[in-house]
Amino acid sequence: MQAVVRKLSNRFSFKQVLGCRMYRTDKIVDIGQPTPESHPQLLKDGEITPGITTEEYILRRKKLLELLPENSLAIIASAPIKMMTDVVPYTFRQDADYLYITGCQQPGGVAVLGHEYGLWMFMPEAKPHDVTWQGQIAGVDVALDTFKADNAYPIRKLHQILPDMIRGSSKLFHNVQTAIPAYMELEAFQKLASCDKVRDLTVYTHQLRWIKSPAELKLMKESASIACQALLLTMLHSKTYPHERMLAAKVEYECKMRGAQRMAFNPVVGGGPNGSVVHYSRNDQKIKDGDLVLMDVGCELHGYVSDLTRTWPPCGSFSSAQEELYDLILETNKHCVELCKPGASIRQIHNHSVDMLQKGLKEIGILKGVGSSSYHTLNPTAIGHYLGMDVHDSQMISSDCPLKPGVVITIEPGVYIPSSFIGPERYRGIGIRIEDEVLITETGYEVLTASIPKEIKQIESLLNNFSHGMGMDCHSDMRATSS
Ligand SMILES: [Mn+2]
Repeated sequence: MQAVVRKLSNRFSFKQVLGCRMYRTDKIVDIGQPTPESHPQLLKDGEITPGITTEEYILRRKKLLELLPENSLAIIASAPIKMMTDVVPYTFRQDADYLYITGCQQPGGVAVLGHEYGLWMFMPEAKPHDVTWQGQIAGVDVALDTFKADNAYPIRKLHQILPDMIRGSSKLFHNVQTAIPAYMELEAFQKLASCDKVRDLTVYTHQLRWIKSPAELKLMKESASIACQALLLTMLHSKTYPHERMLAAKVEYECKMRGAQRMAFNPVVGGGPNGSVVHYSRNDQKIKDGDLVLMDVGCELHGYVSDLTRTWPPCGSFSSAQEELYDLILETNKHCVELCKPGASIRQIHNHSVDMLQKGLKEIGILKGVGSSSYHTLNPTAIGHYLGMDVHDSQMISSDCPLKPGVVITIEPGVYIPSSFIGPERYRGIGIRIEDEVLITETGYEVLTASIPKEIKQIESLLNNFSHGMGMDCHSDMRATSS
């Protein structure tokens, strides 16, 4: 098929035949990742990755060089391929720092930045066998033409070229997460390492990534919107299919149908007491009638992730014990969101949440006193974290750091009462978390996940009215046969 098309296009221009430029596919070069030419549905002209322009990538490198001390060199290797079995790789995910700096989405490369060099990229070389089996990859030409590297070499030249670059520098910074022997075993690297002159580059990259640009915020909002829509549909679906794995499958399907490349993490779908396991991911249980389900989900859109949690009763109504706890978590969530503004810190907001939850749990009769050590058992989590290209983004930035406009954080109060909890029986085995994404703005905050309801009345109304409107009889039959 492909050969026939090529032959035809040599004889007639498709433009002439079809009168439409988009059919002229013969001249589009495959560089191993989407480009405005190959994927006009994903990228606009001038973008290296969807939503992020060449200028923005160049500006990121400029800012990184401004942060790098004089006469130092930064080395960032791409993420490695991880294997699931001896021949089956896990889906590849690029290292966020490497992607942030280069825009390159493939494994096998090393990027080097220095004040006198700009960006030099060492690129993998495509062997005919690899191209046959895995398709095209980006090489030296693509590094220069698309990623706008100042210089590029095949990776096999790294051991000849990099040592001189290192020898000319007094300090090295590298991406510790993706460090590889190819450069770490170089004598020049070892020499600087032995004098304690090698440091983790993330102290600088995380500073840059912490504050999102308008283009990044657009992607963050889209990613959040996709996750909200997907979770809302899953919520509605849960009444008919109250099974953890089905809800996990549903949310993933809905995210990917809306353009997400993958989930940001394995969805947490905890029915009943499984909701009390903070990072529960077995998702293999049926949800009992009357139990809550806690779903913590997020997806990734062109490198930017979302992260939100809702807890609801698939049967359509909260019990009084569930409602008491839910109200406390919801009030804490709303109060903490209100505290989000420039100058506040995650630590301060966390401390407020602990005060509120301890007081509330004491009033309900679950905790004996404020400051009780059992509090930590019932809520071992922090109120939130930074969010961006990684789920726990910019980890080098302390939670004491005053928030600034352009930073995105999560607010996720919760309570996790194990079935074995010694306390009032009616609360045992209840796990609740309500997580929103909050963008810090000049004047305060914007909730990026506001489109998915969290009020009890809204949730109950949605679940009950939806089921009446959908002709549930046939679905009920399916549920009966699968149970
Ligand atoms: Mn989170």
